[in-house]
Amino acid sequence: MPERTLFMIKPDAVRKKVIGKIITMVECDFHIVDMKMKRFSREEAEKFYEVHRGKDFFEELVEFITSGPTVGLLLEGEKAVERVRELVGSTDPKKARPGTVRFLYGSSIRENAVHASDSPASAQREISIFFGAP
Ligand code: 3AN
Repeated sequence: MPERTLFMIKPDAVRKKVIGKIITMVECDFHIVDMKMKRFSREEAEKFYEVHRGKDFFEELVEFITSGPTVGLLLEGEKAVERVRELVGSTDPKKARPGTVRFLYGSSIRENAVHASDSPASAQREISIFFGAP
């Protein structure tokens, strides 16, 4: 059964002007159900990254994600959550597998080009924060 996930191009990749290249990497394997450019407010960013609240990098993460526009894609496909995470690569671009989005376009653990939901439950929550409740 097809599954949905949130794939998000972060402000560093938007600044690098690689939106098109990144979309091309997912477009061939997944159905793009919805797509939007959005700049997070502080309140939305804190809600989006709620699970990281209290961690030492929380504040810099919120500052970074609100530092410029992001592009969100609602992707659909078989095992989309797991397959998009594979395509994204490790959190640290230096450890990411060659050919993954973070290997190609990430700069650091913080500025790692893209986000992808880590479970179907996170996907549902993140899709409603990004696109609004259906
Ligand atoms: P992933 O996005 O690979 O699932 P998470 O969920 O562990 O990674 O972390 C969420 C986001 O928080 C990462 N994408 C990254 O931007 C940021 N992050 C994680 N660890 C650090 C860290 N040590 N320092 C700065 N930012 C971090």
